[in-house]
Amino acid sequence: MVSTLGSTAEKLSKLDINGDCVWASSAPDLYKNLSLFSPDQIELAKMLLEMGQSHLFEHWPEPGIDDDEKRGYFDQVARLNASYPGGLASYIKTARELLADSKEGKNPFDGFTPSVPSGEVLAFGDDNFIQFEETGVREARNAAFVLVAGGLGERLGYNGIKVALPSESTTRTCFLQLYMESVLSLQDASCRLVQGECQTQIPFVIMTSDDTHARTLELLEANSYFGMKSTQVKLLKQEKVACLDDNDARLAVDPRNKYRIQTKPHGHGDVHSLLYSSGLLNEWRDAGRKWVLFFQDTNGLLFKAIPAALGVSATKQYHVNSLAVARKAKEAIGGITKLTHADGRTMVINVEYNQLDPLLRATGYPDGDVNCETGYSPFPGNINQLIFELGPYIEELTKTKGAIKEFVNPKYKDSSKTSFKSSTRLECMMQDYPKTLPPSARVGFTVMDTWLAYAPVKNNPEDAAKVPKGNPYHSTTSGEMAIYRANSLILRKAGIKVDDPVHQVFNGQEVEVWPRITWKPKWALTFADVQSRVRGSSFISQKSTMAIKGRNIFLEDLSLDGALVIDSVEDAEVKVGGSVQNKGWILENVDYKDTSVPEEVRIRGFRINKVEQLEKNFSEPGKFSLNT
Ligand code: UGB
Repeated sequence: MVSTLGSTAEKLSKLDINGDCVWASSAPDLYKNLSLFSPDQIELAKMLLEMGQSHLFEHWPEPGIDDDEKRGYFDQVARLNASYPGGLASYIKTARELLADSKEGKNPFDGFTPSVPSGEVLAFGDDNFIQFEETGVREARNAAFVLVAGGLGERLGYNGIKVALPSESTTRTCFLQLYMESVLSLQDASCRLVQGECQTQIPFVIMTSDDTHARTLELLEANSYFGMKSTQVKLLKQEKVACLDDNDARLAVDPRNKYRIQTKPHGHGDVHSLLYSSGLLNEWRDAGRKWVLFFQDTNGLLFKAIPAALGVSATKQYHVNSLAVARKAKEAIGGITKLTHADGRTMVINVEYNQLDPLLRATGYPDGDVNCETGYSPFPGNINQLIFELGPYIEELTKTKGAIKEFVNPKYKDSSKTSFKSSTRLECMMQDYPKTLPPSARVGFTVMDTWLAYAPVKNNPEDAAKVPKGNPYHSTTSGEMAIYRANSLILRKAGIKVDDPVHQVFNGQEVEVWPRITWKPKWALTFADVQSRVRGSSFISQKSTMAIKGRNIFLEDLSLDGALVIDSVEDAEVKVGGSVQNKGWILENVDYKDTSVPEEVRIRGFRINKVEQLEKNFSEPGKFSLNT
């Protein structure tokens, strides 16, 4: 004991700390353990005490008990300190400022007046749309794709990683597979448009976090990277930041381990600094790439919108192009807004869903975030699919190193705003990137039909069932039904007679149930692809299921009333026609509370009973006809 105090006093004197007064009184339980730590660790301890974090060491036992855990604690502090620009002290300081602003209800857009911006509005299937799609496919070989998939998915509450969830239950294709197969198909389609050799491999980056990294890698490896070359795929792991327990930015102790600080992801805005520090951007530029496309983890419709959106970027020469859809007031998606400052500056930027209402109320819209006469918010909804031109992006990041302005979003227990329901943390968003751009930057947005472009899976069944009537559920149920609806509507537009949907209730959510039509991205990426594969006059009844898995499959005078699953090898050309009639696949209700059913099934509220189907696989090259 004597020697412990002796070495502690020595260390303290070296660090110029008044041990008796400050340390012994503010953190006695830390003080008695000081001999365990290196001078660097003691420096970190000093910084934490100076930043008002003495609570972290309360009830630490005498030296000799849990010593390794105590040392491990400072390893974590060192990591948190090193991975944040300016270190933990800077993090805590920024957190205090932002928490004070949040408590006061201060609007981060002070001085700005919002108005509705104008962007490129596309109508699916018209000549303009088809033209943009063609341009987009041509440009795709010069693109790189970046999926942000580090999120916890707290609102969804699913135990696995979100990208492993089936996007629909007919083929059980998970989101990651859908995305990677779509990029591969774009790669092929784009290369086919070039004369001569085209060997390009479109880079595919996934931003992960400690919550998702290992399981994302496992999913990729277990599925041979869904057909991509493993060298084509790069995982960049974001670090987490410390959680905050109160308005004084006291760091939260991990509820599972008192020798750890609780941490959570810092937000998708980390993607910019990670890309910058990875060196990938310069590599891409040197390889002649021109576009970087960012997208999120659970939107099964996304790639139906990508070709046309990329076409808009190329045609309009946008440095930044955000994809948007019509937004319902109070829907949990940001609003694309034109902000004009009193000093004349303007920018077109996402205003996040929790900030839009206070901003509008503070600037002459007393009703805040409400629908206009169209039944939608006048502000287009940001779906966070962003297309950046690579050159200007690198130029900007060279200045900012990818740092994005942060914010804090505490969930207060009550209106006194003195305590939180659960710990919070600083966050940053990838769509805030344009905030630092000069006025000369070409920042635009492209509005698409919601049914075509946006059906995210974010809410658990219980919360989804409480969504106000008329607003989208954003659940596994609605995400799946949206895929069937989009495919049905696209086939209708291509001339197939597709029955109207029926209304059904799953997990308390009333949804439209269209025929369960799915196809692989290699069958059709664009509307022109669909048109080229549909001939004559076909019909699909509401109770039908159709899964098209091969590339050269042509629907010609088909009448489908049942289930049809059709696959073919690359060099087979298959004409599918005649009348297919069977008992089909039936949706059976399942309750989300029924734990005897696998989680990814029960959260969507139904399972598929495969009663009867016609299933054909054309595994040899040649021309075939399926005419029953
Ligand atoms: N994500 C990360 O990779 N790391 C993180 O630290 C956090 C998230 P959410 P939210 O269009 O759908 C966004 O949680 O709050 C990934 C936009 O900000 O789904 O619904 C995560 O894995 C909003 O403007 O985001 O809001 C996921 O892929 C609106 O556009 C993605 O980031 C809305 O999405 C988004 O995470 C939308």
